[in-house]
Amino acid sequence: MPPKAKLRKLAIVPAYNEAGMVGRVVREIHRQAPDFDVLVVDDGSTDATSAEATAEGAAVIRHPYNLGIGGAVQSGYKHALRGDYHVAVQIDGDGQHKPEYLSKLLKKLQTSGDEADMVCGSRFRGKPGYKVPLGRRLGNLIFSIVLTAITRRRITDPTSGFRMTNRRGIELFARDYPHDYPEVEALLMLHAHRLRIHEVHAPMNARGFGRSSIDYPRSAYYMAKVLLALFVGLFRRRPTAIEATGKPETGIDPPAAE
Ligand SMILES: Nc1nc2c(ncn2[C@@H]2O[C@H](COP(=O)(O)OP(=O)(O)OP(=O)(O)O)[C@@H](O)[C@H]2O)c(=O)[nH]1
Ligand SMILES: [Mg+2]
Repeated sequence: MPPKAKLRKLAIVPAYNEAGMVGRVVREIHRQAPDFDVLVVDDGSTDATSAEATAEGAAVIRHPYNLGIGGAVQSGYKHALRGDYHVAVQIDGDGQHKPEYLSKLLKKLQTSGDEADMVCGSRFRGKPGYKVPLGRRLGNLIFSIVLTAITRRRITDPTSGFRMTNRRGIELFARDYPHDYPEVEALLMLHAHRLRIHEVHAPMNARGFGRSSIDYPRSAYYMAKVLLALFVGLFRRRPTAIEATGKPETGIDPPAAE
């Protein structure tokens, strides 16, 4: 990875009807992490999400239809790929993620050398910062056990959408990204492509405004869909170390794009 001063960094903010909060999120990212460009992906909102984001100086991609969170995040990664960004971070438009933790994620990504291609902010490596609903905790725990067993790395918050990746992650996700409830599957994809996942503790806020995409009927669908996808994913061919990295058994950053 190039030295810190030369890194091009992008914050990808997926937002669906988040007019009440997205402006504040963009403002806070600019304040806490001024060296990050901010891209809001407005996924077919019917409110003033785009206008609020633009007013705060964010770049905005606007989908003509609602594609769902996976499509929104993938648009962000495509933008990062085309824009030659070295680092991209996902940060929700509902205000749940705290931009003051961006520097912690970046530090981990930079100082881990080959050991980290993605750094996830985990609520559960310490105090979560808010009262996480029981159903959410339970679902998270099940995914955590399954993913930890598959990847052999301790993953405590696989449903966290607060995650930062390097150029290798950007290249992978710009080309392929899971659709709905994508966070857990995206981690399996990284593992399948021999990219390495780390976590740091990052407390979060309760959703401050707007409507959650995960209500009770949907959480049953969420569990069934993601567990099935994990199971099917296990049987997909895993690229060999050389196919994945161009080098035997080490995860090395590609040469810096200068
Ligand atoms: N682009 C897009 N974004 C969405 C969609 N649904 C949700 N989002 C955004 O994705 C982010 C995460 O969605 P949430 O519904 O908050 O999901 P969550 O944070 O896992 O769930 P909660 O803890 O209940 O808030 C938010 O910024 C939403 O605006 C969607 O259909 N399209
Ligand atoms: Mg949320």
